[in-house]
Amino acid sequence: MKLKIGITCYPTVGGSGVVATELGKLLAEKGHEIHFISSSLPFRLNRMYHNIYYHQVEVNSYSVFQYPPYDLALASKMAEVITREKLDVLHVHYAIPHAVCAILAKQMACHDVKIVTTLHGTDITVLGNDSSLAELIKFGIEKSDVVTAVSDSLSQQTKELLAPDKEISTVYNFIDERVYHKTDSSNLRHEYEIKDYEKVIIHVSNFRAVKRVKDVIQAFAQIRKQIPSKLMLVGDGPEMSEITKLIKSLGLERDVLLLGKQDNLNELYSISDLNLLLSEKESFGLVLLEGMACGVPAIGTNVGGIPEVIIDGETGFICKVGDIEAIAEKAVLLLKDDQLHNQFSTAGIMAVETKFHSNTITKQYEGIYKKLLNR
Ligand code: GMT
Repeated sequence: MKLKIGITCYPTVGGSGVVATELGKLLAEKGHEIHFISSSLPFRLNRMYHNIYYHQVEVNSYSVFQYPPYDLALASKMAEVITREKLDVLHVHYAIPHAVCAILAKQMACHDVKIVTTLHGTDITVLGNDSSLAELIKFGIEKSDVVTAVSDSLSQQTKELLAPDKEISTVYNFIDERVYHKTDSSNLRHEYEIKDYEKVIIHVSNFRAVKRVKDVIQAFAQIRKQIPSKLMLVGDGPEMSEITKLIKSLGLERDVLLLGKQDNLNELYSISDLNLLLSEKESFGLVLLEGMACGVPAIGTNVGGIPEVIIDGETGFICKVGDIEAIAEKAVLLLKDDQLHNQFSTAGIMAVETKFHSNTITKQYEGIYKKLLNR
C-alpha cells in the first residue's frame, strides 16, 4: 500500500536533517509519495525523484511583528499540504517547533492525518530543561499519534525530564550504505601530505561547545607523543576560534588539518584509522555510524546514545567525558594493534549491516505508519 507522507525537518543542519532526508529518499524508492515541507530544500536531496515533492515555507516580515512568524507560516503550509495532497502521515523531526506546528496544522486541515514525531536530542536535552518550553514540548509529544526517539537513552531521558503520558519507542538512525563504504581515496593522503607511516584520526561535528572538540585536540596531543599521526577536524562552528588558539598553543599546527565543512565524507573516513566523538551530550552520534560503515572504529564518551552505537570493546571504546588520559591510552592501544583494529573495523561494518541497516530502520518507520493507519 503506497502512502502519502509529509516530512518536516531542519533541512540544512546536522544529523536530524540528514536522517529525515535519507528516510524520505528511501521511502520514495519504495514507492511512497513524499512531501517535504520546510524552509529550504533538504540538502542531501541531490537527484530527481518523480515522487518527491518540496513545499517551501515562506515567511514574510511585517513591520508589526518584532520576529517573523516562521512557526505559524510552517503550520499554515502544513495544513495546506495535508488538505490538498490528502497526506496519510506527517512525520516531523524535532518536537519544537515541528510537532507543535503539526498539531496546529492537523486542527486546521480538512483531511485527517496522523502525526509521527521523532525526537533527536537537543529538543529534549537542552530545550526540555528550559522551563518556558518544557510544557510545550510535553504537549507536542502527548498530542502526536506516535513518538519515536533515536536511542533508548533519549527515550529514557525524555521520560525522566518531562514525564509525558505517551509511549516513546526507539528507532535508531541509519546511513545510506550506498554512499558510506570504504573507498580508495589514498590520493588524499598524498594531497594532505600525510606520510605512509602516519595514522589518521578524524573528528566530524558542528563544533558546538557540547562536542568538546578541545578534548579531541588534547587527546590527539597525547596520542601523537606515542604514535606519528595526523588529526583531521571536519566541520565548523562556534568553537572554531578557541580551537585554533588551542592548536597553536600546543604547537600542533602542522599535525592538525582543519578541513572545514565537507561533503563526500566517505573519502575522508576511508583514509582514517580512528574516529573520535568526545561529546558531553549526544543522543546518537550519526558520525560514528558513518565512520563504522567505512571501517573506522571509534572512541566515544559514556553519554546519551553513544554507548548504544559503539559497543565498548567490540566496535570501539567508551571513555568518561573529559578523561583525556584514558582516551589517549585506548587510542594508542587500538592504533598499535593491527589485529585488534581489524577486528573492531569488521565488527563495526557488521553492526551497520544489521542493527543499523537502512532497510531495517525504514521498515520500522513504515511499520509505524501502517499500524497507525490500520493498513
Ligand atoms: O548534534 C547536533 O548539534 C545536531 C543535532 C541535529 O539536530 O541534527 O544532532 C542531534 O540529532 C542527530 C540525529 O539524530 C544525532 O545523531 C545527534 O547525536 C543529536 N545531537 C545531540 O544530541 C547533541
